[in-house]
Amino acid sequence: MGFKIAIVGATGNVGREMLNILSERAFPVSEVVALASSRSVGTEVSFGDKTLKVKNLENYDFTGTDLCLMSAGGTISKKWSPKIAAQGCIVIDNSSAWRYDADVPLIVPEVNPDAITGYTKRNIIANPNCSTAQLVVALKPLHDHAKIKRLVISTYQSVSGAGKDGMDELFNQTRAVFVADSISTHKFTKRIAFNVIPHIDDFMEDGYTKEEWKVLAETKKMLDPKIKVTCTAVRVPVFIGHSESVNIEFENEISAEEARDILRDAPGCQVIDKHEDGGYITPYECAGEDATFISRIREDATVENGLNIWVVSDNLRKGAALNTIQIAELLVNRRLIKPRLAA
Ligand code: 11C
Repeated sequence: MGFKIAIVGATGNVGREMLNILSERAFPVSEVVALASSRSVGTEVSFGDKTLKVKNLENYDFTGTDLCLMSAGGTISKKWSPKIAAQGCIVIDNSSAWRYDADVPLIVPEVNPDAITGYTKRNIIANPNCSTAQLVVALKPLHDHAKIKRLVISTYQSVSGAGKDGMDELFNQTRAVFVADSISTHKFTKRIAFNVIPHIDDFMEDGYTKEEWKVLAETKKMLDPKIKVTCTAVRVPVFIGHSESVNIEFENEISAEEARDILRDAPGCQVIDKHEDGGYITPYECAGEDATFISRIREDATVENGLNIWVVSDNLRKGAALNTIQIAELLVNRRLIKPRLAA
């Protein structure tokens, strides 16, 4: 039994990673179709040992396709996801277009798998923002144990979160510094090489950025609407891997040692927390890995029942492509999807 899968945005960072992960995890496919805008038609992408030629999304008929994995941004998703879903193809979308819609489940399989049944209202499932996905994987087991009251989060987000153009900009600016060339800025608002930028996505009326608001809204939707959340999102000159410093205030008592034990056993989590030089994870080491890594687990003596943790994950994998494939696996494992052509 295999599913016919279309990937929209197959030439992007996340689209390519989706193809890798489908192949790595031997997802049951009968056919994989790579789709993109007319600009990318004919581009070749790899799927296992096969090479796929990218086809035009505009001309593609979704009636025989079981699943569409979308990674082409919010504007394209808003236009195309309802049309694709209306053809009976389930859409798993990576953009922010549908995440806050009450009729669209926002899913991290380790956190709220049961919410997936809500997909039937629109035939669309949303994948969270990369910085939220890794955060809730680490927080869910702690919340279940001691009930989180308030979160103060600072993110250190890699340039791959801004796509291939973001990675190219860090590379080109770094090179320009070394060869004493002039530095040009296109993707980011200020120079990113040897710098950090406290600004990701658009500014909102209250002075927070949309990225900061997403962390708040998505954490509440997936974990618990009662949790108070505040966030500062920062872009750093790292190619892959988002890091987060998270201060957590709990309703009930929890020691650092208890938190360490809980996280060691939690799905999707890996604890690396030795009190010695190098006894923690950095984004460089998490690139290409599936886990959400947790280090620097400490009690915060300035509040009752407080902890500080350091959370790192590959933003292209758990933050995007891996989580999308895990959602597809959840649909299959719970028998919520059947191959249409076999029916
Ligand atoms: C970044 N987190 O690092 C963003 C990228 O809403 O899916 C993902 C944006 C989103 O720039």
